[in-house]
Amino acid sequence: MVGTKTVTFNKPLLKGSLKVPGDKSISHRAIMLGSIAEGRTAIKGFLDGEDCLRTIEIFKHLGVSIERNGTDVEIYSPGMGNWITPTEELYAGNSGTTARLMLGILSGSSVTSTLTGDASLSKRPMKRVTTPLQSMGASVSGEEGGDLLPLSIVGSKLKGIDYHMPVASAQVKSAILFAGLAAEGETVVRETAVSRDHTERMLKQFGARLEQVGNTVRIQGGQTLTGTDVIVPGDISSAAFFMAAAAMIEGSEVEFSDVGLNPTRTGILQVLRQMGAEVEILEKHGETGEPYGVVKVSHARLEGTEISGEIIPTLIDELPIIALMATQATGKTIIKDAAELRVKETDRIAAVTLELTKLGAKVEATEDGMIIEGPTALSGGELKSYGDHRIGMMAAIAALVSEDAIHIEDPSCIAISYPNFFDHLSALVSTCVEE
Ligand code: SPQ
Repeated sequence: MVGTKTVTFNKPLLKGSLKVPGDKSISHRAIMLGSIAEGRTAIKGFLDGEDCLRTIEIFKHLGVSIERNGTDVEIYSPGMGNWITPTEELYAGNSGTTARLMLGILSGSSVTSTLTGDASLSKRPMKRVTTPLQSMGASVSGEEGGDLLPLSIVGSKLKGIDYHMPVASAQVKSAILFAGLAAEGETVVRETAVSRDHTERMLKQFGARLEQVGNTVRIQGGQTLTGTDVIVPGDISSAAFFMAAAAMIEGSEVEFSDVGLNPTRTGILQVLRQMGAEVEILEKHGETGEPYGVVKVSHARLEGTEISGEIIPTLIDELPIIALMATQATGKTIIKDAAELRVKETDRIAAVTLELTKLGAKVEATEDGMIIEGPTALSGGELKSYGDHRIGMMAAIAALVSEDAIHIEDPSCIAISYPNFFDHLSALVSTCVEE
């Protein structure tokens, strides 16, 4: 059943410190690499959100032993070569990362499987992954020539590939690198702009050799990995909602502890600064693996800006909340080169434009982005999440700057990446009233 949540605030102020849940992208990869590797892997700070739990379930069906106690996870894997053929379909739920990366992993395994997803995931394009995998020798078949789930995968002997990716996508890059790990010879992936590099960093942590030069990554096939310990930093994409809130609301100041600071993900910090917010990096650690640290964001008068080109992959998931922030900034904000937003959990260009317009914002959708004119006073109203966690969280944060209450239809999807989002919202904002 689809529920509704009413969020309303009276003169809100955001003060204090926040430790957001573990990074979703890194949590998925920790389960995947811990299951590919032989032996024990211990993960701390795992994101216990719906998407990452789907990844755990899939590997359990492949015969990997995975015990989770909150955000601590322990994996004992016999190694990829000893997985068992699953007796059930492998269900990726709403998770594009699970589906696309699993396609790369399963293609080079020795098992036969069928990968499925929910209604939203079953509409998202898979050909961007299945086309390069098929040219490596993968046997993947399904509807629309292998573009849509469900897809059947017969694990096969793969050969290395030299692939120029048409769009910068960490999911496509990671699927090919995972397939390349099991393939014969060398696999080379060339990107148009650097997308998040968590797979590359973690492969090295598990003992793999790979070479990264500029936008190109090379991996040799036939490497075996050994289990290890992984610490997952806080998800900067989750923190971004509260960073934007602190930037928008006068007098606000929030410190984010243990938040991921991987430079392929920190585009949001650059945009906050470009728009005039105060951003300070108070501490930085983890130089050898995933960088993380303490970041303070404080309110300042916001100005419109342009966001385009190579920065887009480093903040792609933050664009809905950036659009909301732009409604409170003076002047025009232009978002370009972000056509990828149209193939996320929902068409995020259409959803953001429609929902913010309902509140009185001036937002124009373009083919590959949005143009937002601010500042506008936002009214309250009924907003839809479209089953998309990032749209649901944008709607809740909108209530901090709207004159009246916001009623969010289907807020449960927020648990996909941020299960305790509303607790954190209430804790940070002193005057929050929820029904
Ligand atoms: O997993 P899913 O559903 O694709 O999640 C999203 C999100 O908003 O959480 C996108 F809808 O994040 C992607 C991100 O957009 C996660 C991801 C990754 O972990 O590799 C990479 C990005 O996608 P892409 O297509 O640009 O590679």
